[in-house]
Amino acid sequence: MNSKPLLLSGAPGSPYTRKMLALLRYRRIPYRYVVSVTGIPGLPQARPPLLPTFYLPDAAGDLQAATDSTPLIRRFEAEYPGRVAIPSDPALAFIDALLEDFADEWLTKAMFHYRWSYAADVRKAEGILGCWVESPLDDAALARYGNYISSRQISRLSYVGSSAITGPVIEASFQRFLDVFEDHLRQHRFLLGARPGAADFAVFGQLTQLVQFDPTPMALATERAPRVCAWVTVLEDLSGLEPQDTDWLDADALPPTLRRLLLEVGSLYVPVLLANARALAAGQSQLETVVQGLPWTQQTLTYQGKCLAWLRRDYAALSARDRVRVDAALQGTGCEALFEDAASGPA
Ligand SMILES: N[C@@H](CCC(=O)N[C@@H](CS)C(=O)NCC(=O)O)C(=O)O
Repeated sequence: MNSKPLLLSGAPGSPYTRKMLALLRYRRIPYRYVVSVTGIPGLPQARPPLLPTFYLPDAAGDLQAATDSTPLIRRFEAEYPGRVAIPSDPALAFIDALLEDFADEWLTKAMFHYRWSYAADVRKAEGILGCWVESPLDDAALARYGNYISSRQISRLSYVGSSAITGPVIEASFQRFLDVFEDHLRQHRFLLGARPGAADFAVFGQLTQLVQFDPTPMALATERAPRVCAWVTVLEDLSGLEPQDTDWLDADALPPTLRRLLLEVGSLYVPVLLANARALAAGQSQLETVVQGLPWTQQTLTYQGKCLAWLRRDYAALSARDRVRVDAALQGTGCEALFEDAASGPA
């Protein structure tokens, strides 16, 4: 058991930082969180620099920079026993990983899109993001930071695929997500039952911004998804929860609301993930596809090629029996397409 607090740097406006902080609190893993967007002076820089960055001891005890919340969650599961965030049933763990990926890679499009496309949202972010990472800041320095961050992020909107073409798809998807999740929370405390999985923390991370900060999506959530709003507040600190192994849902009898969520994953995220893999394989820098009958175009993302490879690797690692169970859970959601041409290998 590690006794030294985990060291990480990040920022309150970073969904992945919030994801990991909530996970660490739930898992009762002691940590020291340094608010910084440039890392910690004197410690190694992550390459590429990403928020959050963890500084973890290597075999010699020297701190090394590590990023990427998804593999880090798995690493901490192995290094810190108890209060796990990955379901013990491998079939359910696979569903959890799929939903985690959807939150990290798809819901984040909504977060980026709303924040940097709507004037009121841009204004709020320009005024507050700088104060989150530096204090005190006088008016001139805050205005400089605000301009710097908004021009940088607006120029990167296309990177996540937000454009005049895709904006309506992203917004409709977010609103459906709110409705389905609201419905799910009528019967269940978390995505996968009465205890949180990695996917809950991933969804939480994105919703700390969408539901608690950016005015346009926040108004939508307040209006149509009060349970979702309450859930986000509660997820922040689950250190008092005492989870039992029986708290997980039965993967062989997933509730209809979870299937509807998987349908959202299968009808939007999966086609984009597959189109991205095809574009990567063809060496194209831009991908074009159709989702739910509407055109979708975005820059090709190497990282999302990796996400697909991870999902396929996890699926291939399931026992034959568990694969049948996962197939049954995903059947008819569109998610099964992830594995249909898996034999040809990931991009
Ligand atoms: N897959 C990574 C994503 C981390 C990430 O993209 N973080 C954003 C901030 S929320 C970032 O650092 N972006 C690079 C930048 O803004 O330069 C994870 O799960 O940790």
